[in-house]
Amino acid sequence: MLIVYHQLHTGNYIAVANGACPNGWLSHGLSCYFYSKTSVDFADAMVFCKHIDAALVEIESDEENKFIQNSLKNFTFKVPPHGYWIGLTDIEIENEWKWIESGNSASYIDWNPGQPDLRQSENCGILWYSTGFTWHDDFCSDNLAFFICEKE
Ligand SMILES: [Ca+2]
Ligand SMILES: [Ca+2]
Repeated sequence: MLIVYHQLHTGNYIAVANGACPNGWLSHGLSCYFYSKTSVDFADAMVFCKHIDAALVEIESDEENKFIQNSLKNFTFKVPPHGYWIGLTDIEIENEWKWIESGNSASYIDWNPGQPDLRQSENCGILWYSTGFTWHDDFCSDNLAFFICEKE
């Protein structure tokens, strides 16, 4: 967390108003998206998104999912060690996957075949790099993941 916070205050991620979205964010539909370049665990990713007035991304449609996957595959962004956190978790009730910001159940899903697999111990959702950014469940304590924040 300290590292990303440091970057926030040293210019890399300073949000400057520029049309619909701050500088360095991607605009799509009614949302703005911020892609981190630093690895943190799920909890720190949540905190970081809050610091910039956003929340971990909530992927509500195939269209939004494709937009995000394509933007990552275009290598506009740094390749993450494991993947990118999204705001998906079943930490409250096992196998009830919810979006952490809205509290909505995940109606649209894009689990990779065989996922989620480690049901009791992997409670956080991630776009997994080595499977083309399909969704996996992962240990929330995995700190080798980047993350995506969204604000509307
Ligand atoms: Ca969304
Ligand atoms: Ca898994």
